This record gives sequence, structure tokens and C-alpha cells, in this order.
Amino acid sequence: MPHPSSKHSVQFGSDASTAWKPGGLIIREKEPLNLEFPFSNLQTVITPTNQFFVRSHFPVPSISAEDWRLEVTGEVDAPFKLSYDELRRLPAETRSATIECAGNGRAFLVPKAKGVLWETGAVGNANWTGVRLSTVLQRAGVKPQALEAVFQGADSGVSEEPKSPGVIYFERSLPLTKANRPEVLLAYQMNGQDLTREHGFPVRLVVPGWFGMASVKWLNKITLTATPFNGFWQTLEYAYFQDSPGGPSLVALSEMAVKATIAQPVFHETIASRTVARVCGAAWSGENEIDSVELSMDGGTRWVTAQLLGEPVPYSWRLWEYDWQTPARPGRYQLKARARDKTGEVQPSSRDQSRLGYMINHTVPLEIELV
Ligand SMILES: Nc1nc2c(c(=O)[nH]1)N[C@H]1C(S)=C(S)[C@@H](COP(=O)(O)O)O[C@H]1N2
Ligand SMILES: [Mo]
Repeated sequence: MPHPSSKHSVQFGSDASTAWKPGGLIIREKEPLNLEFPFSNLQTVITPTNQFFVRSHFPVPSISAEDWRLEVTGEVDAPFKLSYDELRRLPAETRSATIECAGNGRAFLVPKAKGVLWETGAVGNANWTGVRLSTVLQRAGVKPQALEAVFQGADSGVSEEPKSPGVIYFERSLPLTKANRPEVLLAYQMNGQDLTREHGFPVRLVVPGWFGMASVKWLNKITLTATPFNGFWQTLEYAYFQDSPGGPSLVALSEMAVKATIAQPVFHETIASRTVARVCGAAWSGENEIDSVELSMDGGTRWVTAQLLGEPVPYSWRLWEYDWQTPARPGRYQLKARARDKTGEVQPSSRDQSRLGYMINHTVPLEIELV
């Protein structure tokens, strides 16, 4: 049943190519361009491209497909450069994958963390079309001593906070164990259309299961290395300290953490008591399938199980809903959603401060008012 107080009659479907394409991203920053999906607009399992969040650290580069080359170099037998046409002639596949920025939810952190203050919408789920990264790596002939592949984007600039050593590119690495997996794509299409400039035209990496920083946009170079990469975006940014025998040790972010987010109702919404209110949202986990989503309407004391919609799709979020029989007593209520994946991993109830401003998946209450 549609939410009685919602403006649109929100119905979940599986097709994003319907007439309703509202856009309406929230501007977090103009330059560099950082746009957030208003999560309460969640309607379809595939996020329309004009609603998909944008995260960029430097000005969005303008690249022509004709001039673009992908250089594959380093610990390989045969370094080469690939043109856009050559890439598009290689065997392609399409898969949906959820990409979440590691800083999604930062606005809720106390004490306040540094960085873009995303609420719940630095996440989206799209259909990506491209060539398996492994196909291109195979063609170069990766040497046995190679350990990682480093991906360089065409965008560059100076970072003031933290301070970069002059002009740097956006660069991240993957261990070859992940790089060679079939789901990792050199993508040139998003939701059936050529990538938009903001999302990485002409070609980006898509690393399903990992936080967004791994999915390097405007990809222009892949360097195979025999030693772990310790670049700026893997140490000074997008990394955190983990306990280790010799003392806290810096670890680069990788896999997304299990998480459910409520789309409806919205913060401070007023809802009638003694009615049926539809609570709905999405849930995802890094490499694992969602097992269940639970909801609490009393700040975390009692929990009920939400209904998972559709079928599980690897690396794609799962929509869920629950018809809440609202109680008679008016007043403020705290709604919480909590996801569990098939490995038994559950969202924590409190924040792990060692994660700094990243990997924000503790259950955050959403306050509504019954009248
Ligand atoms: N070249 C390049 N790739 C990049 C980034 C960037 O700033 N430059 N941002 C990363 C981060 S932090 C995220 S969360 C995702 C976001 O992808 P999107 O803008 O398509 O949503 O892109 C990643 N790839
Ligand atoms: Mo990100």
C-alpha cells in the first residue's frame, strides 16, 4: 500500500526506463562536482542515471573518445595502448552493481568528520556494460611477480586537505585476486547509454562489492606492480587504522559494509496513528547477499522483519518494505533498519570511531511523528 502521506504514489518496480525521471540531485559541492541522490526518491531497483550520485575530487575532465587511449604497462610481457573502438569491439557484458561512497552517511557522525557531508544518498545501483578487466590484463600478459594493478584517472589537481605533493592524479589499486574476478569491468555504458561525463566518459573501472573509490573514472592507465601501492588516495584518504600486533596499521578501504537505508518515511514526517504506513528502502553488502532486513520503530528495542522484494542479484542492492500498523499513541518515534548478510554480518548499533569518516554503517535512527 502506498504511504498515505507521501506526495507520489511510490511503487517499486524493476525498470528505470519509465517516464518518471525526476533528476533532483542535491548539490553538496559545485566544484569539484559532488551531487547526492535524494534517497527518499528511491523507486526502482536501477537508479536512473540522472539520479545517480556524483563524487569527484577534481574538475570533471572532458575527454574525446577518439583521442582516448588506455595504457597497460608495468609488470607485463607486452605493454600496449588500447583505443576506444578496440575496446568496444571486445566481448562485452552487462551487470548491475551498487556503488556506495565510503563517506556516505558522514552527516550523521558525531563528532563531525572532515569531508563532504553526505546524508544517505551517496549510493546508487546501475547497469554497467563493458569488457572484463581480466580480458585486457590477459592480453598484456601479467608477469608472475605482479601483485596489484594501479588505475589512474585522467583527472588531476592539488589537494589542500590533506596536502598532496603538488599536482596528483586520482589513483587506486586492486590486488590481482580482485582485479581478475569476472565482475570487475572496464565499463563504457551505464543504464544502456554511453557514460556521461560526470560518471567517467569514455571508460571507467567498475569494482562491484567495493566502496566507490575503487571504481576509477576517466580511466587512462593501468600499471601492474610487484609491490603494494601506497598512493595518496589509498593512504592519506580512503584508509583507516586497524589494530595489528605491532600497533595500529593503516589499511586501505575495500569491501562495502552491510547496510540498510530507509527511503520512506522521511525524517520528521508526520504520520497518522492507527493507520498502515509503508516503510521501505534498500539494503546491500560488499561481496555477500542480503539475508534479512529488520526494522525497529522504538529506537532499537523490538525488531520486526521486513519483506525483501524481487530476487537477489549479485552485487546489486535489494529493495525491501514493511507495512507498519502505526500505534495509537501520538508522539515521536525512532525508526531503525538493520541488515544482515548471508555470512551473518549485521550492522552494528554504534559507531566504530577507528573508521574515521568512512564505512558508516551503524544503525542511525530516523525520527518521525505520529499524530
Ligand atoms: N578518476 C576518478 N575516479 C573516481 C573518483 C574521482 O574523483 N576521480 N571518485 C571516486 C569515488 S570516491 C566514488 S564514490 C566514485 C563515484 O562514482 P560516481 O561519481 O559515478 O557516482 O567514483 C570514484 N572514482
Ligand atoms: Mo567515494
